[in-house]
Amino acid sequence: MVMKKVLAVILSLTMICSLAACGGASMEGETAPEQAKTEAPAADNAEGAGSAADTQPASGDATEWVWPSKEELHVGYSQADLASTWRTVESDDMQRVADERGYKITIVNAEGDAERQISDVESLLAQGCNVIVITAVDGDAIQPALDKCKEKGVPVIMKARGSNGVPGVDYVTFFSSDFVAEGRYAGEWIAKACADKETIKVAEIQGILGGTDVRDRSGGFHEVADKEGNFDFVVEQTANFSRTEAQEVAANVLQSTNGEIDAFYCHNDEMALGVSLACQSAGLKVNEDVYIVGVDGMYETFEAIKDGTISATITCTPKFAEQVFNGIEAGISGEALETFYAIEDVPVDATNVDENYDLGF
Ligand code: GZL
Repeated sequence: MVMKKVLAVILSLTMICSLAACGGASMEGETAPEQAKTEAPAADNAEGAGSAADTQPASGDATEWVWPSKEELHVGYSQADLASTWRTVESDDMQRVADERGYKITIVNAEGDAERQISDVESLLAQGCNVIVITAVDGDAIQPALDKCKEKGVPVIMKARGSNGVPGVDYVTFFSSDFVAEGRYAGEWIAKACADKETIKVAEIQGILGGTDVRDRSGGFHEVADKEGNFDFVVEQTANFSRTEAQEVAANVLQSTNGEIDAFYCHNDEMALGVSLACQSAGLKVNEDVYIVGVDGMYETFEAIKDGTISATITCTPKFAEQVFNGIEAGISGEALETFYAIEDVPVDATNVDENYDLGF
């Protein structure tokens, strides 16, 4: 008999969100936070939290997760790929925190293959992993892996790239930046920088299609574009989060438009750095002829902002394994977890890059 959770008693969490749109909670600190008797924020309070908090288990029963003891904890981490600095730092951070806290962890890499990720998760279960953390290659394609875990009651925590399933039914919770808010920040930055233009010619360089990060970064950006009404999307094309691919795409775009692009919105900094090289090769002056906005907050991007070859970025730290392990420990101790924990993001440009430098990676 699975009790439907109507009112989750949630942890009193150190709210680090500074985003008005953040909505989700955040989990901080070294030890499991004290319990607090406050009402779980309704899904619509988590405005901007992508779809993570929008799909509460309306009618279906919540899954009865079987949490191990801390002593028996064996985390299985299914990583989407290691094709970017972001992903490598993310995996290293998970290993670091597991080692520091004395937990067993097995990390596998799907190398960007959604089908392979399903067999990766099956392999983790076969190795005895009793809590599964997943960074999904594809928010839909991951579902069979979630079903396998659900059958066994093995708790699943989504991390950094989510699932399109139902929180509380298909997975326990989702730790991530608020990608919709990131897209909004990028749109607002470009709208402000191009306030003198009647029409803003925009090239949107997208990440790996199918990920919830890409869907929501685009969604938040288009929300602002629709509101402003003067964004002309000359190009919307994926470059798969790759710097070299983005440089090629941007070179083609600049050639086909005769350099007539006012702003590039890139779904991550690796691509923004590639676009910047293409713009400079085409003789364009960044922040005069064209603006380039990325997402992630890499140190390399902060340096590019300082030397004027990137206009702005929004931080999206890969280093939040502490919060994920705090969530696992809270689950083990019997606390009801929220469906979404937003990691703090900050827009960075030449006006505040020095004060935010330590948020980089
Ligand atoms: C965001 C993460 C994204 C980064 C990219 O949570 O999934 O994937 O922003 C990375 O740099 O490739």
